Amino acid sequence: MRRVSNDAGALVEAFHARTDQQPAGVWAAPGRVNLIGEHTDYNDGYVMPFALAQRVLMAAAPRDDGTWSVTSLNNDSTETFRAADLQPGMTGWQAYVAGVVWALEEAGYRVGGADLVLTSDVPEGAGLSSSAALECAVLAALADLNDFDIAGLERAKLARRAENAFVGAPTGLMDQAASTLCTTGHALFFDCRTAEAEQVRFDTSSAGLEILVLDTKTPHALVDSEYAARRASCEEAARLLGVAALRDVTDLDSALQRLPDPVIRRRVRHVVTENARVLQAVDVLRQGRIADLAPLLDASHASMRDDFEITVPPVDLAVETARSSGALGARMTGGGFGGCIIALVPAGDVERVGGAIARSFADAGYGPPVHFAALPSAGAQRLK
Ligand code: GAF
Repeated sequence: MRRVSNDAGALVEAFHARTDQQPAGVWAAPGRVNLIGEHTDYNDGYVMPFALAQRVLMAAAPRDDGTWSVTSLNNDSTETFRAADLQPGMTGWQAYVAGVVWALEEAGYRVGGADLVLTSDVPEGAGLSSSAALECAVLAALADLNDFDIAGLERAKLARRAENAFVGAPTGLMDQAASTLCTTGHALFFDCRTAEAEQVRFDTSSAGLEILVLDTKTPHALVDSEYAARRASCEEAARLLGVAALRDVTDLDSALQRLPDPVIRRRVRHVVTENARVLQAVDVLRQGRIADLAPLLDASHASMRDDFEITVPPVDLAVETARSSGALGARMTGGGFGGCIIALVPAGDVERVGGAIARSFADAGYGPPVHFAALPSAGAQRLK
């Protein structure tokens, strides 16, 4: 994949070079990290992601021939489709674009044709929601081009529908809600059952802290099948317990006693304790006690490693090394089986801790990881 500029001006020039016209506008939608609340979204539970500065940029203009033409500058490829091509199960990066057109049409919106040119600096395959960012950027552009009045939450739901029913990935709502609803300087406390959203101030610098994001670059070979398996186990557990979703388990001990299968018991324990950790984390942030997130991050990681069993050795090594080299707390973030960790580190320590993890990876024979400091950034928006 080519590295391309994340600059709106450069994108406008590229749009002009390819279509011989000016775009009607430029839109952006970010990737995300999840601070805490993993695999809770499809259990009707709680999550707390924040938006990254890394984002998909999309320049767009209407066209009147009922055709959508989309160019990815990252892949240096153009794909074109018409209404008859909008068949669920389409593959490739363009499925995330076509899926959004499909979801809008299914919801009764008549979407006019468009030229779309995009660029993204959200790392792909790293668990940072590059696909949700793409969906939400397409939605933002097409909603404005067609004068659709669609509220943020509804946009997130339409983007999720594209992912679930068109692309075929059985994900929850977290990633699209994060890309659409997050605001600068805040984490998003989101209740996936009621869709209530609260912007919780998350100012790490005032606490003398930073968030390190480290991409382990581990290929997540198992992510699709294992994600679906975790989701199926949770649904099976809810059925056995006679509740609508694991969110409704209020007495963990008695629920565990009623479940004979040790694997299902572990899955339930993760979801129920993780929901409780999100609620504790929200309290901690509301009171501005950011350092007190650390034990919650650590406990979340242990739960994902031992109960939900979605971590892999490089991810565990990254978390352990982060802690032993000065992080207050650390956890894997995202769907699992590879991808990224986040670590809460003293301000100014991002390079030191990232370097220590890189050395531990070299010693273990793993490829080099990539790290950066994350700042809670804006959700999807029109830039021009
Ligand atoms: C992936 C999914 F897309 C989300 O819906 C969520 O389930 C997450 O994994 C795990 O918390 O990002």
